[in-house]
Amino acid sequence: MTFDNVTVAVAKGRILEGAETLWEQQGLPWPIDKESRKLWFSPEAARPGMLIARARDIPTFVAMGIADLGIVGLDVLEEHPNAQIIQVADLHFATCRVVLAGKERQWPAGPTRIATKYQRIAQAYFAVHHHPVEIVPLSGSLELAPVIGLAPYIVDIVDTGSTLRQHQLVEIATIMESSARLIANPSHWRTKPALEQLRNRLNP
Ligand code: PRT
Ligand code: MG
Repeated sequence: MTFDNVTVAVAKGRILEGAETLWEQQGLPWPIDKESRKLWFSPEAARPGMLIARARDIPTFVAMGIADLGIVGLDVLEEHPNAQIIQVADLHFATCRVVLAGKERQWPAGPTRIATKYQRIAQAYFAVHHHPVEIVPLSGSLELAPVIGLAPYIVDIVDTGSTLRQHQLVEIATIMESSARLIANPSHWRTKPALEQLRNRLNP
């Protein structure tokens, strides 16, 4: 098996850390040396090439065929849908939940504000529940919103729950569960058998 025509786009941060563990478990040489600030590593026979990018850009690289495969959270795929990619495996790491949280464990009584960086997921969730909301888009530090009075509720990622607890917030409902997904460029998936072989190694 040779990986010298395979490139994987990986989301920086937690997903990249999880990918490193997976590579080690499968005996695939990890291309990135710790000090390096390089964002692209060319493929070699023993290991696929790697491209590191912001999570929401991973589907774009894969859709455009710049990378054959990508690794990104399901939360990102749901928030930034891309019809030109296919999901080929659940990699079962970076598991977390997208939740509705607030100061009390109580569903909003009437129309309310929701601070979130998951505008699409939140909008769809409240539409299903026929509950009118005003979405306040934020790109980070969501836990601050209820504390400083920007919005009484947030829709955010939770793993252990310790960040919510630190801000005296509680979970009200789980909106979706997420984990790292392997995505593929559909035409590359059909024409490059090495992709399925790599998938089978990453998702035994
Ligand atoms: O660019 P951006 O800031 O959006 O992302 P990033 O590059 O900083 O990546 P990173 O490392 O934040 O993780 C991105 C992906 O990891 C998400 O899209 C999820 O699929 C997944 N993931 C899994 C998580 C968490 N667990 C998680 N706990 N992403 C974020 N968190 C945050 C959470 O929002 C909270 O603020 O970590 C904090 C700690 O969580 P607790 O509940 O364990 O305290
Ligand atoms: Mg982050």
